[in-house]
Amino acid sequence: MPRLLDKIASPADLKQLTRGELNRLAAEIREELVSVISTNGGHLASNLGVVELTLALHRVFNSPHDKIIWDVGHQAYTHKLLTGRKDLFSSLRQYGGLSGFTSRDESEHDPFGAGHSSTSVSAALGMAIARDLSGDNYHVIAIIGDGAITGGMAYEALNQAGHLGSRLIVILNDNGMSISPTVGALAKLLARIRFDHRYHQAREKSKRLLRLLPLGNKLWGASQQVLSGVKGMVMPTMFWEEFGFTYMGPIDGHNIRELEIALAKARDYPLKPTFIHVVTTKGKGHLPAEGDAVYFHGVAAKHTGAKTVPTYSEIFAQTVLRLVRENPRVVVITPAMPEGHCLNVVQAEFPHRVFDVGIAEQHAVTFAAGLATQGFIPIVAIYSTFLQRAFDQIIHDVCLQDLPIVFAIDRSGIVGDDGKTHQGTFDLSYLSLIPNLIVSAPQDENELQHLLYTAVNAGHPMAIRYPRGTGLGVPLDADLHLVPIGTGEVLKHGTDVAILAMGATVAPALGAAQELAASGLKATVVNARFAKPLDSSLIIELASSIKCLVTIEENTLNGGFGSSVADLLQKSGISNVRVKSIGLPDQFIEHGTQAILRAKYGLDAKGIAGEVLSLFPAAGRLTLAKVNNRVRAR
Ligand SMILES: Cc1ncc(C[n+]2csc(CCOP(=O)(O)OP(=O)(O)O)c2C)c(N)n1
Repeated sequence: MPRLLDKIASPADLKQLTRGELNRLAAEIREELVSVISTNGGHLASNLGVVELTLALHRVFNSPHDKIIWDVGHQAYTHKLLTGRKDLFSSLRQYGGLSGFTSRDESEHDPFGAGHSSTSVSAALGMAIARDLSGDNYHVIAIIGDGAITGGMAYEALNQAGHLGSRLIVILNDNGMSISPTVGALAKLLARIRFDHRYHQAREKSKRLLRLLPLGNKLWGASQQVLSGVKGMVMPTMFWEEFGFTYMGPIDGHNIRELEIALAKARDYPLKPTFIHVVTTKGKGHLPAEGDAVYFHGVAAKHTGAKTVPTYSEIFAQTVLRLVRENPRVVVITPAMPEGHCLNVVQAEFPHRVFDVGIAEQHAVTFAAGLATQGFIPIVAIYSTFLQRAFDQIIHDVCLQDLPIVFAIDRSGIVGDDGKTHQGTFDLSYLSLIPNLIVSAPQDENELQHLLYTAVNAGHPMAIRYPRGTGLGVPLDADLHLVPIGTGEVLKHGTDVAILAMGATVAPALGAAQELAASGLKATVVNARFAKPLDSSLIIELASSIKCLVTIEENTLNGGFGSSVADLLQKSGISNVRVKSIGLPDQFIEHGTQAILRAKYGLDAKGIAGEVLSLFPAAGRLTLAKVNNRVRAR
């Protein structure tokens, strides 16, 4: 039988479908999701959970005239399939293909790009107010998960939305899960609504009432009072009403008819912002994902291959476990990412010293600062891209007071398939400018252990950035030792060029040195290790004997490690040295595998060698001569 999905060119094609056809389409969409995501990787469970909700949204509303805003944007795959991107769907998250998130560049049906959490209500409110100011007449709908609604920005937006009272629809997609089970007082409240037997009774009552009441605007207010009254008696849902929203729910998020009735009522309600509580099952319709929504939240692409070497995150967690065992003052904080940081092992042994604070990076950092004032040593584990959220908290709450906090910054540098919103390519820049902060990066997973130990004992704030993925497979020292702060390490001596490499770029720099040796160039290679404070005496000493310095970092060149080195040389009055900085350009880095992107931006051994060689035209000629000789010899 031909697929119904293949006939859907735009949301308008959905409006003619019968109930039976809609259910068939939902099943076809799930098949497509499972098939593409199991090859390309992506957010499987989150997407399976919103198939019916997406269908209902596109039947009731008129995108792109009406603005549908997905929070985080990781669950918008069905939305992509229905909005003209079906034929490109097999390119999802591939280099040059569709993004794994919503993006204004990709489609007019994505009115707001995302990737980071908890922005949808703010953006939706902005659009609603813009509509009101310009006298337009479209609907604005934000869909936010129970995980994303733990982020502070969501409350800032709800607070203003309730105050302004502009027409706006907020849909809470409540599946009880962030990546791990959602934490927090609100999560407990939602769980109570989902699991209380009275909820099921009330839901049945709501369903009947919703069906009985006509859709007319005038009757809506009265019907709402009835519904709120019923629910207010049995459930703590008045919370949203107190925020100034008209509340509706809980609605079965897998019943398209029920969803459509609720959405149409919200659409036709002219008076206030409305809040629809939709209950969904993460991973719905695919048993493995329903059974383990944590594992299937995000799955890796097939090309990743079998893993034999531990990841940096695993070594991080093992070391943290050791540090927590050894020092009762060490505590660990993660904003909703215990899985990503492999912290489950620490949580299992020390449930009271690991804090999942929800998707709340800003709060995580200031919460850590509070703990530090009382003599605790918090290790705050955050991905590089998400730490951007807490920039002022790092400055104002931590560094200004010189509080001893360890920032464990995972996924720094190029992260790969998640793309522009997730690349960790700014941290060296935004951290190096902050007084009192020590900024470091290990050359391998063994050094990560020692830097963590050093940071816990530093007595000052210290950041350690490390990359996504497996380590180098180096042996791990059994004993941890202090790394002298602000010192680099010369790994290889050469007289023609000194390559100063930061963190994960040390290994390709060593590879490049080998290639350069084949061209007759002798390179010194330094594991720079600290972006702040720099090992200024080592750098100045090298600059006095080697007339060409090359810096390498997987970070933007704007204000990064290279610019700190250039600044040091300039301030030290050293001008007779050639300095070349290799790093990322002044742009957002697209998605693609780490290998593709490192090769593209010249950050692998070959690229580094080529760049260095270009500084030595004579050596370049030498290489060319060698190649020509080889060709002639054949
Ligand atoms: C600021 C920020 N921190 C962390 C993340 C990582 N992250 C992506 S999805 C997600 C969970 C979202 O949960 P929820 O909103 O409930 O959506 P679900 O996947 O359960 O449908 C997290 C923590 C992020 N995208 N943005």
